[in-house]
This record gives sequence, structure tokens and C-alpha cells, in this order.
Amino acid sequence: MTGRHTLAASHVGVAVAAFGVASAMGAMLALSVADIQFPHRSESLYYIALTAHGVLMALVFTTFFIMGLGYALAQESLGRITGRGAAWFAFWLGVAGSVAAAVTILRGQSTVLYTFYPPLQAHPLFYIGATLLVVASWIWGGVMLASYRSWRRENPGVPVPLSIHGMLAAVILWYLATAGLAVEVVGMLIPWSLGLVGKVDPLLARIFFWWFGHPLVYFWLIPAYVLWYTVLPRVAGGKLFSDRLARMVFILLLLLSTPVGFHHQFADPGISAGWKLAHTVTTYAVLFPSFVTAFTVIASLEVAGRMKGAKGLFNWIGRLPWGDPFFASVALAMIAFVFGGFGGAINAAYAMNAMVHNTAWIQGHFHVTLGTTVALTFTGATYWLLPRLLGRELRFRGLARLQPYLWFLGMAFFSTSYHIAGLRGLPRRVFSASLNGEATTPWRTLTLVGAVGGVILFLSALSFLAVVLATWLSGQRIAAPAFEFAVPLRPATSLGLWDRFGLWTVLAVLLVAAAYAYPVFSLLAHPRYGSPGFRPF
Ligand code: HEM
Ligand SMILES: [Cu+2]
Repeated sequence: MTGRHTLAASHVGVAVAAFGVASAMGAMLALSVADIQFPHRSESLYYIALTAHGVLMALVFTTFFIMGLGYALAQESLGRITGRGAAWFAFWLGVAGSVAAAVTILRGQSTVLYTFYPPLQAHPLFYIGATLLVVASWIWGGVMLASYRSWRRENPGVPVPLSIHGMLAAVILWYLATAGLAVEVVGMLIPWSLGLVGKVDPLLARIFFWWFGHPLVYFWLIPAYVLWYTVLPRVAGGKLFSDRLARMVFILLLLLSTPVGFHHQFADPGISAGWKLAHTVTTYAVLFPSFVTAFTVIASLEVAGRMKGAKGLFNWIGRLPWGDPFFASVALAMIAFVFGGFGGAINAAYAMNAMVHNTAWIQGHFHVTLGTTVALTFTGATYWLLPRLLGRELRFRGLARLQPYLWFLGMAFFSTSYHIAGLRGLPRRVFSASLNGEATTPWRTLTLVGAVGGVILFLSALSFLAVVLATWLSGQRIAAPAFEFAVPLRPATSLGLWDRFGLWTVLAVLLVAAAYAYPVFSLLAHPRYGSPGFRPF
């Protein structure tokens, strides 16, 4: 392994392992919902697997991958990782926390799903393990900031490389988001699970959870966008359409993605309609940077196609490297995001939300966004990263080429059928779609199609694992290829408005305060009764 990238590679390795275990559980869930029998199928196994799948995918896979990507980019774009010792400490802390949480889930002591809403109560080690993972990510953020400051001292007055600009936005956003999570978990859930306090206020806990839960989405998306802006145009053989627009996007995401959490709580009592509407408006505002991203990235790809000689209106699309595993993964991830965006706009609309709330539609929705746009970008990026991190040639290239298409196909079956089943009223998080009733017949075929999709997705995940494992263990040793980033059509040469991180951080904090201060204080002013903990089994 190339020494200076061991840290990044180790993080990617943990991410891949979490993804592998969670994928097997995903397939099991899809079979179970469709009422297909398999050995040991039971309600309790379903909820254990559902919790493990959600936690390992949404929290462990993503966080470890992003930390690894951050270290790789700091090493390459800044030429340093300042605080390697702390970074290794954080790595082991994050691993220990994730393992502790996973063990209590698999032992059936923490069947609280990845949202861990009280009054469902988990084993204290579940909350403590999750906290350790978050603390690890805070240390990662500190190392990223220290590396940046050290670089800045040597490079005054020039814009930081775009990839790091994006990662810094992600780090600041993460501190802002996890502040809410820390209040919930450390202030409320850990003392309650240890028996130090008898009752917990579920509504207050949910508010702090979604304070964290929505920016979490952008904590995943910003690193994905970093890859779209800084690596994809290069792999496609073109140039980045606009450096300035990309910087603006990262800052707008930092500002707008936290004050929106109530769009997950339209059905919750205790929050007034006016505040829910305010968060709806900011939700639509945060769509804007994603539209700009779609425009900029597609324009960059058009530049690539034209540089290869395409002349017609659309034939540049055919000139793109669809057989390259990284390119295909990211391009399909972007296509999936079109559907994710449509669905998201529906979810965020106050009235239409009532139709899809807590139905299978939601699972359909976030498997195209998180489960494809983000996951496929990260798995695709793993193909790009591995030779650079390990100094080994990718093994099973054919399989790597096929894998993103297989994922897209599986997801087309899975997500489409879950979207439709949700509109027909199938609740999310159910062990069986038949619910022993005849009224459920319209769900049977749809969930069967979903199960077919789940199996295809699992095969795709297995292909990915095979490529990664074979490359890691037996890929031919090569001189590690350089990290080549996309060159902008017009590079930014002087510091601009979007480079003023201090200013934007202050504004981001003020926006969060404006979005949450009044609703939280008015809730605290009411008499509150709280709930003891419950465990389903
Ligand atoms: C092998 C591919 C996958 C399959 C077959 C799959 C399947 C499923 C199924 C069937 C459910 C439960 C639906 C329900 O009954 O409510 C589910 C939930 C979930 N999945 Fe996946 N999934 C896959 C990949 C992913 C990926 C890549 C991610 C994210 C990176 C992800 C994140 C989640 C989350 C967060 C939940 C929600 C858990 C909860 O409701 O508490 N899944 N998945
Ligand atoms: Cu959200």
C-alpha cells in the first residue's frame, strides 16, 4: 500500500465492509416484505436487519467513505494531512463505536431503526457507539481544518483547490448538524437509556434528530458533488464549466441545508403550521444549488463530448466514456437524481406529503437519492480511488464495468415499485406486505417486483465487493496513477465572495438559530410529560 494513503484506504475499507454486510440485509428485507419465505424469516429478524441495514448504510458506510475521501483529497490537493496521529486515533474510535452499536443491534437489544426515535429504547451501548462514531468524525473535521490552515499559511491570497473548498463546506455543515444530534443523544437519550432519568420527550428528541437528519443528506451529497465537479469532467476528457458556480453551490448548501428539518415533521403535533411552512420554503431554496449542479456538470460533459469532436445537438452524449466504471457510476447516479429531485419536491410540499408520509414511497425515494445518487457515486469513486490509494491495478474490470448498470436496473425495479406501492398505501417498515388481509392484494405484485429488484441490487453489490477484494489482495502492483482533477474553463485566480468561509459560517449559524430558536423555546414552555422507554421484544 502506498504509505501516505494508508489512512484514506483504511477508511474506504471499513466503508466497503459496512456496505457489503448491509447489502445482504437489504436483499433479505426486500424478500421479507414480499412475503417470500427464507430460513429464519421472522418479525424480530426483520426489524433487527432493518435497523442494521439503515445504520450501516446511512451512517457507517457514508461517514467512513467521506472521511477517507477527505484524507485522500487533503493529501493530494493540499499536500498534507496535519494531525495524522489524531486521525488514526479517530479511525479506531469510529471503528470501535460502529462495532459496539452493530453488536447491540445484532443481539436484538437495539431494534430502534436508524432514526432511533424515542420512546423506542436501545441498549446504552448503541447510543454510546453512535456517539463515538460522531466524535471520530469531529476529529476528522479538525484534521481537515488543520490541514487547510497549514496550507493557507504557505499559500496566502489564492483560492483553495475546489475539491477542498467543497470538503470544508461539508466539515462546517457537519459540525452544525451534529450539534443537534449531540443535544438529543448525549443530553436526552444516553441518560434515559442508562436509567438516570425516567422519561424522555419524544417530540423534542425528534426535532433535534431532524435538525441533524436533513443536513446529513447534504453531508453525503457535498462529497458526491465534489467528485462530480472535480473528477468526473476529467475522466470524461473535458473541462469544468465554471469554478465560481461550483464554489457558490457548496456555500449555498452550507447555508440552506440545516434550517429545513421540519419538512420531516409535517405530521408531528406541537410545531405550528407557520414554522412548517417556513421550513418548506427553505427546502425549495436548497433545491436551487442542486439545479445549478445539474447545469454545470452536464455543461462540463458537453464540453468533453465537443472536445472529442461531437458537432450535433445531442451526439456528444455518445462520445462520453460509458464503459469506464467511474464515469458510468456517476452518470447513472446523476440520472437517478432527476427522479429523486421530482420525488423530493413532492415530499416537501405540505399537502402532498400527507399522501406519501410513512409509506413505502419514502423508501422508494431515498433509495434513488441516498441509495443510488450517493451510493453509486461512492462505489464508482472507489474504482477510481483504489489504484491511486493502493498502487494496484483494478481487477475484474469487466465486472466493474457491468456493476453500475446492474445497480441501476435493480433500483429501477425496486424503487419504482416501492414508489407506486406507497401511493397505494403500503406502509414503510412492515415485515410483510400481505398483512393477512385481502385488501392488500394490490401490494403483492408490486412488492414481488421490489424483491426482484432487491436481488439484482444484491448481485450488483457482490460484484462490487469482488472487484474491491480482488484488487486489494491481488491487483497487479503498478505505480499509483496521479490524482488528476478537472481544469476549469476559466480558473479562479483570486479570492472571491464564495471563499469567505468565516462570513458564511456565521451566517449559517444565524440561519439555524432563526429556524429553530422560537419553536424549541415555545415547546419547552409547554407542560411536558415524557415517555418511559419501550422495547418491541
Ligand atoms: C442491496 C441493495 C439494497 C436493497 C436490496 C435495499 C432494500 C431495502 C429495503 C427492502 C428496506 C426496507 C423497506 C421497508 O420495509 O420499509 C430498506 C431500508 C433502508 N435502506 Fe436499503 N436497500 C439497499 C441499499 C441501500 C443503500 C445503498 C442505502 C444507503 C446508502 C440504503 C439505505 C436504507 C435505509 C436508510 C433504510 C431505512 C431503514 C429504516 O426504515 O429504518 N439501502 N432497504
Ligand atoms: Cu430532509
